[in-house]
Amino acid sequence: MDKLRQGLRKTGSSIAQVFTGTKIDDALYEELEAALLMADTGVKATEFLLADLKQRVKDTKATDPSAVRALLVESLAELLKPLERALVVGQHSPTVMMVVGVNGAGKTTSIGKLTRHLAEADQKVLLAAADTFRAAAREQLSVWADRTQVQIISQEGGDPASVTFDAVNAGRARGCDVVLADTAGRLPTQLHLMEELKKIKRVITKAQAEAPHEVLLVVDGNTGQNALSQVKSFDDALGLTGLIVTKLDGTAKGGVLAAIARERAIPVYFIGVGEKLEDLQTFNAREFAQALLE
Ligand SMILES: Nc1nc2c(ncn2[C@@H]2O[C@H](COP(=O)(O)OP(=O)(O)O)[C@@H](O)[C@H]2O)c(=O)[nH]1
Ligand SMILES: [Mg+2]
Repeated sequence: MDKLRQGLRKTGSSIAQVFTGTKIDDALYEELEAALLMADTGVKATEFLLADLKQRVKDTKATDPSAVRALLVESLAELLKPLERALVVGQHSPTVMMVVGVNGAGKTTSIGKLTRHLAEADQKVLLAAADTFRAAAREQLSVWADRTQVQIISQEGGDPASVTFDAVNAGRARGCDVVLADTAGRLPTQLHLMEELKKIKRVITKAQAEAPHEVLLVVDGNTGQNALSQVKSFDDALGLTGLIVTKLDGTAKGGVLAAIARERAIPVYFIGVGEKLEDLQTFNAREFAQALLE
């Protein structure tokens, strides 16, 4: 919570500053609009929040700006609420998840953190090193596997789909609860690489009907509106089930979650608030809204 608060301070201070005056007037709303847009809330969510806020101000007959700030917390928390959903495991053996996203978004790091989170809930996890492009990527994942003491399926020079296929079969044979597949970063505009992800997905289904149970997109919260466009593109291509939004420990663009809520409300299972194993939190709409507007 402190890390999130600290991290969102860059976003929050510019918004909170709007409410330091003494009057609720057009100037306040204009400043607020600018601050929300600066925080990458996007035009649609910003318009929605402003209209909703004005209504709340009217309904409550609020007279001072600090009360308006509290009303904005309410409004934002409500907007974000549909994103708040827990990742469910234990209904399939194994639950198969593929993790996708652009380069450097934090996929591999988030898998390490998620592995620890699952291991703490007594889940037996198996990792699949389906980022086969770079040897360093396999090594990075095996470091996380060592740290969290879980098994990993990795092949030198292997094909990403076949590594994943082997991992799902191994997961079943070894009685694992969760198989997590790391994939190589790619841009949604790299069509052949998007096709490769679709192939991985199809191959998972061949190894286990109804799998993958989760297709998780890892997005860097620092990339603002670009994060929203990644959500839309990857969702169109693969049908996402959830998001992990990383790097919220130092961003001026925390408003992007409101944009996601308004334009493509895919659950945010977790947020990343640092580089360490413990820096993964479940997403709580109200806490986030509060931290953002402090
Ligand atoms: N500050 C911060 N850094 C992160 C977070 N998640 C990942 N990173 C860093 O982002 C960089 C890229 O992460 P990596 O997992 O290799 O990205 P990938 O290419 O998507 O697998 C690494 O330096 C990570 O330590 C986070 O939540 N906060
Ligand atoms: Mg990686």
